[in-house]
Amino acid sequence: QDTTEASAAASGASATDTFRRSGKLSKVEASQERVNELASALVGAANQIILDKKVSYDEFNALKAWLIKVGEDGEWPLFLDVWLEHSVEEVATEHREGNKGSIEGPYYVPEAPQPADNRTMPTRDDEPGTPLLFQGQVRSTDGSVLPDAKVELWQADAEGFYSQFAPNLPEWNLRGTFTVDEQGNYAIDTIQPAPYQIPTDGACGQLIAAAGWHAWRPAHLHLKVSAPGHELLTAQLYFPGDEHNDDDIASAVKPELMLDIQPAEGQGNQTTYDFVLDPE
Ligand code: MBD
Ligand code: FE
Repeated sequence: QDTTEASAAASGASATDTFRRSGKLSKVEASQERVNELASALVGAANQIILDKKVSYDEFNALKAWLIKVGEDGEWPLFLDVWLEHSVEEVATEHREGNKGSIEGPYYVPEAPQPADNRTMPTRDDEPGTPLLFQGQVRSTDGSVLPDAKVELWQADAEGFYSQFAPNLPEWNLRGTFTVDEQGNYAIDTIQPAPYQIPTDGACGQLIAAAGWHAWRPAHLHLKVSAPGHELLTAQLYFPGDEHNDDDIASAVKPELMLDIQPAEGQGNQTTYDFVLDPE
């Protein structure tokens, strides 16, 4: 893959565009009371930081320039999903008895095609990476299987790039929608993703470098698991031994999301992960 053209601004523009087209905004309802409550708390917290930390005019101007650059680079989706979404996800799923899941992040694209064999993730002919058979069952919290469930899987390739957010990849590379069988089982042939480094040449990367942080997320699979009458589960699954499982820049790793990776009978590895959905 020619990654020489991969840039923060290009992937940021794609993420911004994807968010605008997602339909998420049409669901927003905010009363004046709630806007007042949240906006007052946010502005109040920021003012308190300025007073507590004795923020100077130079620092205030650096912040102003940086916020302008976040917008110019299209990195608001990246910034918000990396540093804040995990708390939103925690609030949204704390009532669940089944899987709580993890954050969606900026790189989900809805309606990925279902492969003809309902099993093989779309890859390039020479797709690099360790083959992975990823399988499991989808059930409801009462233990009944969900034969009408759907599993959407999206992931980075073995170099850490997502199709539609990095150049020179087929549109639906490593993105697919799969249905389960009558027993609620799914089986997907894919490859293991690489750890993901968020773009270092944009505003988020500038912040990371200036603060002495690192830009890495551990390797992960992204999923949306849905079934009629059940809450949509958005999840990520992780690989044991990844050096960033304990210091994910996006704070999105949970112990229950760790895969059990075993050698496959043929090539590569296999893993089994069951999903439990909460009724609506
Ligand atoms: C990713 O791949 C991701 O999953 C998140 C949450 C943020 C940035 C890049
Ligand atoms: Fe990701």
